[in-house]
Amino acid sequence: MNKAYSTSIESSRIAHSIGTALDRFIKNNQDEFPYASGELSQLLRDIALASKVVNREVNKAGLIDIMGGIGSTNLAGDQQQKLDVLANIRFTRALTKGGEVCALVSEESESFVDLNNHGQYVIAIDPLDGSSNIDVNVSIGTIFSIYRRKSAPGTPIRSEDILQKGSEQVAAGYILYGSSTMLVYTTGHGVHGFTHETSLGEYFLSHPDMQIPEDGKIYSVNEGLYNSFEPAMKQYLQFCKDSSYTARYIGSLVADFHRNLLKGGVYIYPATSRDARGKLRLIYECNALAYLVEQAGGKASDGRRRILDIDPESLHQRSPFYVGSKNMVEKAESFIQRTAIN
Ligand code: FBP
Repeated sequence: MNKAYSTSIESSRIAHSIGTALDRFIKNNQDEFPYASGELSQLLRDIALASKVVNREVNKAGLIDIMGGIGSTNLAGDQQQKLDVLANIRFTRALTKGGEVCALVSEESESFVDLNNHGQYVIAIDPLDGSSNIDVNVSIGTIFSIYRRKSAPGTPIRSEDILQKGSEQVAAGYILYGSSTMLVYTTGHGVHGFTHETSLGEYFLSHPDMQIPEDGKIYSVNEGLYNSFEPAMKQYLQFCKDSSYTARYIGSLVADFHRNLLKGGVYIYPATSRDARGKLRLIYECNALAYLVEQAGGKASDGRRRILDIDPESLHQRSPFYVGSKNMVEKAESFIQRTAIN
Protein backbone atom coordinates (compact mmCIF):
# COMPACT_ATOMS: atom_id res chain seq x y z
CA MET A 1 0.00 0.00 0.00
CA ASN A 2 1.65 3.26 -1.02
CA LYS A 3 2.38 5.83 1.72
CA ALA A 4 -0.01 8.53 0.44
CA TYR A 5 -2.89 6.07 0.27
CA SER A 6 -2.21 4.67 3.76
CA THR A 7 -1.98 8.22 5.20
CA SER A 8 -5.32 9.09 3.58
CA ILE A 9 -6.86 5.97 5.09
CA GLU A 10 -5.36 6.75 8.51
CA SER A 11 -6.45 10.40 8.50
CA SER A 12 -9.86 9.88 6.89
CA ARG A 13 -12.50 11.84 8.79
CA ILE A 14 -15.26 9.64 7.37
CA ALA A 15 -14.15 6.73 9.58
CA HIS A 16 -12.57 8.32 12.65
CA SER A 17 -9.65 6.36 14.07
CA ILE A 18 -10.68 4.41 17.19
CA GLY A 19 -7.13 4.07 18.42
CA THR A 20 -4.79 1.18 19.07
CA ALA A 21 -6.36 -1.94 20.50
CA LEU A 22 -4.82 -3.19 23.76
CA ASP A 23 -3.72 -6.49 22.19
CA ARG A 24 -1.92 -4.63 19.41
CA PHE A 25 -0.30 -2.22 21.89
CA ILE A 26 0.94 -5.09 24.09
CA LYS A 27 2.35 -6.87 21.03
CA ASN A 28 4.00 -3.69 19.70
CA ASN A 29 5.68 -3.04 23.05
CA GLN A 30 6.56 -6.59 24.04
CA ASP A 31 10.25 -6.08 23.30
CA GLU A 32 10.37 -3.53 26.13
CA PHE A 33 9.95 -6.36 28.65
CA PRO A 34 13.27 -7.64 29.99
CA TYR A 35 12.02 -11.25 29.64
CA ALA A 36 10.14 -10.80 26.36
CA SER A 37 8.86 -14.36 25.91
CA GLY A 38 5.19 -13.47 25.47
CA GLU A 39 4.21 -14.71 28.94
CA LEU A 40 3.84 -11.26 30.46
CA SER A 41 1.89 -10.14 27.39
CA GLN A 42 -0.47 -13.09 27.82
CA LEU A 43 -0.87 -12.26 31.52
CA LEU A 44 -1.91 -8.70 30.68
CA ARG A 45 -4.39 -10.06 28.15
CA ASP A 46 -5.80 -12.49 30.74
CA ILE A 47 -6.27 -9.64 33.21
CA ALA A 48 -8.00 -7.56 30.52
CA LEU A 49 -10.34 -10.45 29.65
CA ALA A 50 -11.26 -11.13 33.29
CA SER A 51 -11.91 -7.42 33.80
CA LYS A 52 -14.39 -7.43 30.91
CA VAL A 53 -16.35 -10.24 32.58
CA VAL A 54 -16.28 -8.42 35.94
CA ASN A 55 -17.26 -5.18 34.19
CA ARG A 56 -20.28 -6.91 32.66
CA GLU A 57 -21.36 -8.18 36.08
CA VAL A 58 -20.72 -4.85 37.84
CA ASN A 59 -22.79 -3.05 35.18
CA LYS A 60 -25.84 -5.25 35.71
CA ALA A 61 -25.36 -5.80 39.42
CA GLY A 62 -28.77 -4.29 40.23
CA LEU A 63 -30.51 -6.76 37.94
CA ILE A 64 -28.95 -9.99 39.13
CA ASP A 65 -28.56 -11.24 42.69
CA ILE A 66 -24.94 -10.12 43.28
CA MET A 67 -25.51 -7.15 45.54
CA GLY A 68 -24.81 -7.19 49.28
CA GLY A 69 -22.74 -9.37 51.57
CA ILE A 70 -22.09 -13.06 51.20
CA GLY A 71 -22.31 -13.59 54.96
CA SER A 72 -18.58 -14.17 55.53
CA THR A 73 -15.67 -11.86 56.36
CA ASN A 74 -12.20 -11.67 54.85
CA LEU A 75 -9.00 -11.63 56.89
CA ALA A 76 -9.42 -7.93 57.66
CA GLY A 77 -12.78 -8.69 59.16
CA ASP A 78 -14.47 -6.79 56.31
CA GLN A 79 -17.86 -8.15 55.31
CA GLN A 80 -17.16 -9.90 51.99
CA GLN A 81 -19.45 -8.56 49.28
CA LYS A 82 -20.80 -10.99 46.70
CA LEU A 83 -19.05 -8.97 44.00
CA ASP A 84 -15.76 -9.16 45.93
CA VAL A 85 -15.96 -12.95 45.85
CA LEU A 86 -17.19 -13.06 42.26
CA ALA A 87 -14.36 -10.80 41.05
CA ASN A 88 -11.85 -12.90 42.98
CA ILE A 89 -13.12 -16.07 41.26
CA ARG A 90 -13.07 -14.44 37.80
CA PHE A 91 -9.49 -13.16 38.10
CA THR A 92 -8.19 -16.31 39.78
CA ARG A 93 -9.66 -18.48 37.01
CA ALA A 94 -8.27 -16.29 34.22
CA LEU A 95 -4.82 -16.07 35.82
CA THR A 96 -4.47 -19.76 36.56
CA LYS A 97 -5.61 -20.93 33.12
CA GLY A 98 -2.51 -20.07 31.12
CA GLY A 99 0.20 -21.42 33.42
CA GLU A 100 2.23 -18.17 33.43
CA VAL A 101 1.37 -17.52 37.08
CA CYS A 102 2.99 -19.68 39.79
CA ALA A 103 1.47 -17.93 42.80
CA LEU A 104 -1.45 -15.62 43.50
CA VAL A 105 -1.91 -13.22 46.42
CA SER A 106 -5.41 -11.80 46.83
CA GLU A 107 -7.16 -9.55 49.36
CA GLU A 108 -9.90 -12.17 49.45
CA SER A 109 -7.58 -15.09 50.31
CA GLU A 110 -5.94 -15.49 53.71
CA SER A 111 -2.80 -17.16 52.32
CA PHE A 112 -1.26 -17.13 48.86
CA VAL A 113 -2.30 -19.72 46.29
CA ASP A 114 0.63 -21.90 45.12
CA LEU A 115 -0.27 -23.03 41.60
CA ASN A 116 2.44 -25.70 41.55
CA ASN A 117 3.62 -25.06 38.04
CA HIS A 118 6.55 -23.72 36.07
CA GLY A 119 5.02 -20.28 35.83
CA GLN A 120 7.47 -17.40 36.07
CA TYR A 121 5.15 -14.80 37.53
CA VAL A 122 3.64 -13.94 40.92
CA ILE A 123 0.49 -11.80 40.99
CA ALA A 124 -0.87 -9.72 43.86
CA ILE A 125 -4.44 -8.50 43.32
CA ASP A 126 -7.24 -6.59 45.01
CA PRO A 127 -10.02 -8.05 42.85
CA LEU A 128 -12.57 -5.36 43.80
CA ASP A 129 -11.45 -2.22 45.54
CA GLY A 130 -13.88 0.23 47.06
CA SER A 131 -16.15 -2.35 48.68
CA SER A 132 -18.17 0.30 50.51
CA ASN A 133 -19.27 1.68 47.14
CA ILE A 134 -20.19 -1.58 45.42
CA ASP A 135 -23.93 -1.50 46.19
CA VAL A 136 -24.41 2.21 45.63
CA ASN A 137 -23.27 2.38 42.01
CA VAL A 138 -20.17 4.49 42.73
CA SER A 139 -16.93 3.78 40.81
CA ILE A 140 -14.94 0.78 42.04
CA GLY A 141 -11.78 -0.88 40.76
CA THR A 142 -9.33 -3.76 40.53
CA ILE A 143 -5.64 -3.34 41.42
CA PHE A 144 -2.85 -5.71 40.29
CA SER A 145 0.93 -6.09 40.69
CA ILE A 146 3.11 -8.54 38.73
CA TYR A 147 6.49 -9.86 39.92
CA ARG A 148 8.96 -12.46 38.62
CA ARG A 149 9.37 -15.47 40.88
CA LYS A 150 12.72 -15.74 42.71
CA SER A 151 12.74 -19.48 43.36
CA ALA A 152 13.44 -21.97 40.55
CA PRO A 153 10.40 -22.80 38.36
CA GLY A 154 8.70 -26.02 39.34
CA THR A 155 9.87 -25.83 42.97
CA PRO A 156 7.57 -24.92 45.89
CA ILE A 157 6.80 -21.23 46.28
CA ARG A 158 8.91 -19.52 48.97
CA SER A 159 8.26 -16.36 50.99
CA GLU A 160 10.91 -14.55 48.90
CA ASP A 161 8.64 -15.07 45.88
CA ILE A 162 5.68 -13.48 47.65
CA LEU A 163 7.14 -10.84 49.96
CA GLN A 164 8.91 -8.76 47.31
CA LYS A 165 9.51 -4.98 47.54
CA GLY A 166 7.36 -2.86 45.24
CA SER A 167 10.52 -1.84 43.36
CA GLU A 168 10.67 -5.45 42.08
CA GLN A 169 7.39 -5.16 40.17
CA VAL A 170 7.69 -5.88 36.43
CA ALA A 171 4.18 -4.57 35.74
CA ALA A 172 1.27 -3.05 37.64
CA GLY A 173 -2.09 -1.48 36.93
CA TYR A 174 -5.72 -1.03 37.75
CA ILE A 175 -9.12 -1.27 36.15
CA LEU A 176 -11.61 1.49 36.93
CA TYR A 177 -15.29 0.49 36.62
CA GLY A 178 -16.65 4.02 36.34
CA SER A 179 -18.73 6.10 33.94
CA SER A 180 -16.50 4.39 31.40
CA THR A 181 -14.31 1.39 32.16
CA MET A 182 -10.58 1.93 31.87
CA LEU A 183 -7.47 -0.23 32.20
CA VAL A 184 -4.34 1.68 33.14
CA TYR A 185 -0.97 -0.08 33.41
CA THR A 186 2.80 0.21 33.31
CA THR A 187 5.63 -2.21 32.57
CA GLY A 188 8.21 0.36 33.58
CA HIS A 189 7.96 2.27 30.29
CA GLY A 190 5.41 4.93 31.10
CA VAL A 191 1.76 4.69 32.09
CA HIS A 192 -0.87 4.00 29.43
CA GLY A 193 -4.66 4.16 29.72
CA PHE A 194 -7.15 2.17 27.63
CA THR A 195 -10.89 2.76 27.47
CA HIS A 196 -13.30 -0.14 27.05
CA GLU A 197 -15.45 0.20 23.93
CA THR A 198 -18.48 -1.73 25.12
CA SER A 199 -20.05 -2.38 21.70
CA LEU A 200 -16.78 -3.86 20.40
CA GLY A 201 -15.88 -5.48 23.74
CA GLU A 202 -12.31 -4.22 23.37
CA TYR A 203 -9.95 -1.82 25.13
CA PHE A 204 -8.47 0.99 22.98
CA LEU A 205 -5.57 3.31 23.79
CA SER A 206 -7.15 6.59 24.97
CA HIS A 207 -4.54 7.98 27.38
CA PRO A 208 -0.99 7.28 26.12
CA ASP A 209 1.95 8.13 28.35
CA MET A 210 -0.01 9.60 31.27
CA GLN A 211 1.79 12.22 33.37
CA ILE A 212 0.52 13.50 36.75
CA PRO A 213 0.87 17.28 37.24
CA GLU A 214 3.66 18.07 39.74
CA ASP A 215 1.18 20.19 41.65
CA GLY A 216 -2.59 20.31 42.16
CA LYS A 217 -5.43 21.69 44.29
CA ILE A 218 -7.22 18.47 45.25
CA TYR A 219 -6.75 16.56 48.50
CA SER A 220 -8.45 13.18 49.12
CA VAL A 221 -8.65 12.18 52.79
CA ASN A 222 -11.50 10.68 54.84
CA GLU A 223 -11.90 13.65 57.19
CA GLY A 224 -14.53 11.69 59.06
CA LEU A 225 -11.55 10.08 60.78
CA TYR A 226 -10.15 13.51 61.76
CA ASN A 227 -10.23 12.87 65.51
CA SER A 228 -8.08 9.76 65.08
CA PHE A 229 -5.40 11.60 63.06
CA GLU A 230 -2.03 12.59 64.55
CA PRO A 231 -1.55 16.37 65.17
CA ALA A 232 0.78 16.74 62.14
CA MET A 233 -1.91 15.34 59.85
CA LYS A 234 -4.47 17.75 61.33
CA GLN A 235 -2.02 20.62 60.69
CA TYR A 236 -1.58 19.46 57.07
CA LEU A 237 -5.37 19.43 56.59
CA GLN A 238 -5.51 22.98 57.95
CA PHE A 239 -2.77 23.90 55.44
CA CYS A 240 -4.93 22.42 52.64
CA LYS A 241 -7.90 24.53 53.75
CA ASP A 242 -5.78 27.69 54.13
CA SER A 243 -4.45 27.01 50.61
CA SER A 244 -8.03 26.81 49.25
CA TYR A 245 -7.52 23.25 48.06
CA THR A 246 -10.66 21.31 47.08
CA ALA A 247 -11.64 18.22 49.06
CA ARG A 248 -12.60 15.23 46.90
CA TYR A 249 -13.01 11.76 48.47
CA ILE A 250 -14.95 9.03 46.62
CA GLY A 251 -13.98 6.33 49.08
CA SER A 252 -12.73 4.09 46.25
CA LEU A 253 -8.94 4.24 46.13
CA VAL A 254 -8.75 3.51 42.38
CA ALA A 255 -11.27 6.25 41.53
CA ASP A 256 -9.62 8.85 43.79
CA PHE A 257 -6.17 7.89 42.44
CA HIS A 258 -7.33 8.07 38.81
CA ARG A 259 -8.83 11.54 39.22
CA ASN A 260 -5.68 12.85 40.88
CA LEU A 261 -3.52 11.22 38.19
CA LEU A 262 -5.38 13.22 35.54
CA LYS A 263 -5.92 16.50 37.39
CA GLY A 264 -3.14 16.63 40.00
CA GLY A 265 -3.84 16.01 43.66
CA VAL A 266 -2.89 13.97 46.70
CA TYR A 267 -4.63 10.95 48.24
CA ILE A 268 -3.75 10.19 51.86
CA TYR A 269 -4.81 7.31 54.08
CA PRO A 270 -2.69 8.11 57.14
CA ALA A 271 -1.91 6.29 60.34
CA THR A 272 -4.80 6.70 62.76
CA SER A 273 -5.18 6.09 66.49
CA ARG A 274 -7.18 3.01 65.40
CA ASP A 275 -4.61 1.66 62.91
CA ALA A 276 -1.02 2.92 63.43
CA ARG A 277 -0.27 1.41 60.01
CA GLY A 278 -3.30 2.97 58.33
CA LYS A 279 -5.87 0.83 56.49
CA LEU A 280 -4.52 0.08 53.00
CA ARG A 281 -2.55 -3.07 52.11
CA LEU A 282 1.04 -2.65 50.98
CA ILE A 283 1.28 -5.68 48.66
CA TYR A 284 -2.00 -5.50 46.70
CA GLU A 285 -3.14 -1.88 47.05
CA CYS A 286 -0.20 0.50 47.64
CA ASN A 287 2.67 -1.06 45.62
CA ALA A 288 0.87 -1.04 42.27
CA LEU A 289 -0.31 2.57 42.56
CA ALA A 290 3.11 3.67 43.85
CA TYR A 291 4.78 2.12 40.76
CA LEU A 292 2.24 3.77 38.44
CA VAL A 293 2.48 7.21 40.05
CA GLU A 294 6.29 7.19 39.92
CA GLN A 295 6.17 6.16 36.26
CA ALA A 296 3.82 9.14 35.71
CA GLY A 297 6.17 11.59 37.48
CA GLY A 298 4.48 11.57 40.89
CA LYS A 299 5.42 10.25 44.32
CA ALA A 300 4.26 7.66 46.89
CA SER A 301 5.36 7.17 50.50
CA ASP A 302 4.15 6.13 53.94
CA GLY A 303 4.81 9.69 55.06
CA ARG A 304 8.47 8.95 55.62
CA ARG A 305 9.67 6.05 53.41
CA ARG A 306 9.28 5.49 49.64
CA ILE A 307 6.53 2.86 49.33
CA LEU A 308 8.51 0.88 46.71
CA ASP A 309 11.47 0.53 49.14
CA ILE A 310 9.40 -1.00 51.96
CA ASP A 311 10.31 -4.62 52.62
CA PRO A 312 7.02 -6.52 53.19
CA GLU A 313 6.97 -8.69 56.34
CA SER A 314 3.53 -10.23 55.89
CA LEU A 315 0.99 -10.81 53.14
CA HIS A 316 -1.76 -8.51 54.34
CA GLN A 317 0.38 -5.87 56.07
CA ARG A 318 -1.00 -2.34 56.08
CA SER A 319 0.84 0.90 55.38
CA PRO A 320 0.00 4.62 55.66
CA PHE A 321 -0.31 5.86 52.06
CA TYR A 322 0.58 9.28 50.65
CA VAL A 323 0.31 9.26 46.85
CA GLY A 324 -0.08 11.73 44.02
CA SER A 325 1.50 14.94 42.69
CA LYS A 326 5.16 15.11 43.70
CA ASN A 327 5.08 18.56 45.34
CA MET A 328 1.85 17.83 47.19
CA VAL A 329 3.13 14.52 48.63
CA GLU A 330 6.38 16.23 49.67
CA LYS A 331 4.37 19.00 51.37
CA ALA A 332 2.34 16.48 53.36
CA GLU A 333 5.54 14.58 54.25
CA SER A 334 7.14 17.78 55.51
CA PHE A 335 4.36 18.10 58.12
CA ILE A 336 4.66 14.43 59.17
CA GLN A 337 8.45 14.50 59.32
CA ARG A 338 8.44 17.79 61.26
CA THR A 339 6.85 15.97 64.25
CA ALA A 340 9.61 13.32 64.06
CA ILE A 341 12.25 16.09 64.51
CA ASN A 342 10.49 17.97 67.41
P1 FBP B 1 -11.31 -2.39 50.07
O1 FBP B 1 -10.30 -2.90 49.14
O2 FBP B 1 -11.71 -3.39 51.09
O3 FBP B 1 -12.43 -1.77 49.40
O4 FBP B 1 -10.61 -1.20 50.97
C1 FBP B 1 -9.99 -0.17 50.50
C2 FBP B 1 -10.85 1.11 50.46
O5 FBP B 1 -12.18 0.84 50.22
C3 FBP B 1 -10.31 2.07 49.42
O6 FBP B 1 -10.80 1.84 48.16
C4 FBP B 1 -10.78 3.40 49.95
O7 FBP B 1 -10.00 4.47 49.55
C5 FBP B 1 -10.73 3.20 51.47
O8 FBP B 1 -10.72 1.78 51.69
C6 FBP B 1 -11.93 3.80 52.13
O9 FBP B 1 -11.77 3.62 53.50
P2 FBP B 1 -12.62 4.53 54.51
O10 FBP B 1 -14.04 4.15 54.30
O11 FBP B 1 -12.08 4.16 55.87
O12 FBP B 1 -12.34 5.94 54.17
